Amino acid sequence: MTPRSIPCSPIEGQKPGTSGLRKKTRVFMQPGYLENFVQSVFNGIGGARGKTFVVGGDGRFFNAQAIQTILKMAAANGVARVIVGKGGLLSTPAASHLIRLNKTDGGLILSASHNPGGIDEDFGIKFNTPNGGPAPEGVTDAIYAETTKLDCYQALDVDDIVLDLIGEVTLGTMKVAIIDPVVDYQALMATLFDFAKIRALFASGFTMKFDAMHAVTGPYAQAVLEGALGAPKGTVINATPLEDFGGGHPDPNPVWAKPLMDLMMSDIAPDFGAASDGDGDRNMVVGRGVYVTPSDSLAVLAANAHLAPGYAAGIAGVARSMPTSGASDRVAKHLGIEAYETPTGWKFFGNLMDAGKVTICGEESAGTGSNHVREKDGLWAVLLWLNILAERKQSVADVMADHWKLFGRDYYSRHDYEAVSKDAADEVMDGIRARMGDLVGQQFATLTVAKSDEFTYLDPVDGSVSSKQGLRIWFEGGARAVLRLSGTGTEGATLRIYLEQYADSHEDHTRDAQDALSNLRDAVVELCELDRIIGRSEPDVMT
Ligand code: VG1
Ligand code: CO
Repeated sequence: MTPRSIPCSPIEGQKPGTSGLRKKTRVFMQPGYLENFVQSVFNGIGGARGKTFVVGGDGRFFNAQAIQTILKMAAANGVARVIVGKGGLLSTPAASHLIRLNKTDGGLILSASHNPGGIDEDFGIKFNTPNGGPAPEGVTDAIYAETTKLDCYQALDVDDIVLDLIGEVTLGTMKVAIIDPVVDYQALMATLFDFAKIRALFASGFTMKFDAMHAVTGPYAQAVLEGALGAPKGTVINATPLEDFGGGHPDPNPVWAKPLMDLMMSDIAPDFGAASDGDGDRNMVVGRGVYVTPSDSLAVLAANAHLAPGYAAGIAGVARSMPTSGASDRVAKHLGIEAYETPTGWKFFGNLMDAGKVTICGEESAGTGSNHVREKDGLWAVLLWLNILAERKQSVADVMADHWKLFGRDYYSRHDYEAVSKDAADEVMDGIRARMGDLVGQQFATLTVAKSDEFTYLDPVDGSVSSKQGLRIWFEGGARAVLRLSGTGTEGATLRIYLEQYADSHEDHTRDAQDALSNLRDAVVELCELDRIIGRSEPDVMT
């Protein structure tokens, strides 16, 4: 059981993206690949000796095997204690909570989130810091620097441990605590929401379907919704986490959660529908006959959070990622609190929450969360919605109609062009950059450019600067388009085009979103020369 130092060569291309390192599973399974990254994390944070970490993942293919490797490496690196979810399972928000609750030195979370799982699909790993949040750029830069110069890693030559039994075991001198993944998280939720009121709502006949998409939230949603809150059995569907998510795409949006969407738009729709992603940090919310965009959901949650006990004193501020619609800004203004705009990726919210500047954060990509943890939290958003519905005694459709009547509506959609060649994607972006200065006043389709820039973020807490965070084009009449390249994909490039058009409180709020955005879409397709550069103008996915 003596720790071994195993010689290795540095590995190229392990630069963490929007949310950690994501690659094809087979890439991660290459000998030494995962090891190179994990040892680089330990080195990059100044060594692991005597420290405590949380380790867990979303249960996808290779999850359990990767955890065994990490545990043996942690033991050999002198880690004192590791907290692991039973079976290797931890949702991302639950891992964030455990990191904070146990005052640990951080955690390793294994997930490729909303990307499919399996030997030919995707895998991922990220390091979260002691505040529970994804490592900020300074830390990921230090980790990345290690990956490019590593010449050996430490591992203990021992048998795998059994991850399926709750209790404490030792690996060399390291303690491994195997815990129930749900208990602490559920206790936290009970402090934030009025469980008695939500229980009464279900008891009164309120109906719901929660689609766990065969991913990690199944056990969490069953324990909380069907257990603590008394929702009927069967409220949670696709509740068993599977290594390949049942062959699906565990991405809670109208495209990948289509069966739930179809149900919600039918005449047998329950009162409320929701879904979560692979690692449980995203959410989709849909009422009978009405889909709530994530940008609108953030605004509604911010406007109504005070109805839940955990936020009864009001919220300090709201933050949204730049491509997210401006709906939450108007709520912040109405409440007299600060609104922040950050680059895409949850890691940028951490400083704002730690400094007490914001309570609620969100992204257009179906992520909402609060300062209860430092990750977005799918089930949390669903519970806050339930708490609000229980207090307002209204349908989702009526809540939305009231909200738009007061604040106006941001018609919003994201169009993704997937598996575009890296060169073509760069050509689209560079083409706009090159013309940036001349765009103002030019007409594309029926719209004229009013303003354009490339988003640079100055972190108001630590003063760090993040540049090239998305191209922004505003048109006369108030429409906005944002273009950026995905930082979570594993194949070619994904070009994301975010479209937004505000309709004020007196305008029509009942239009179809794609219809309301069609002029903007035509203008952007023409401006970007999509047909010429990537050979098509139809996106693969519209959310
Ligand atoms: C996407 C989303 C972003 C989100 C990130 C991680 O990034 O756009 O809003 O934070 O995924 O989500 P990108 O770079 O592909 O656009 V997930 O649920 O990891 O953790
Ligand atoms: Co996720």
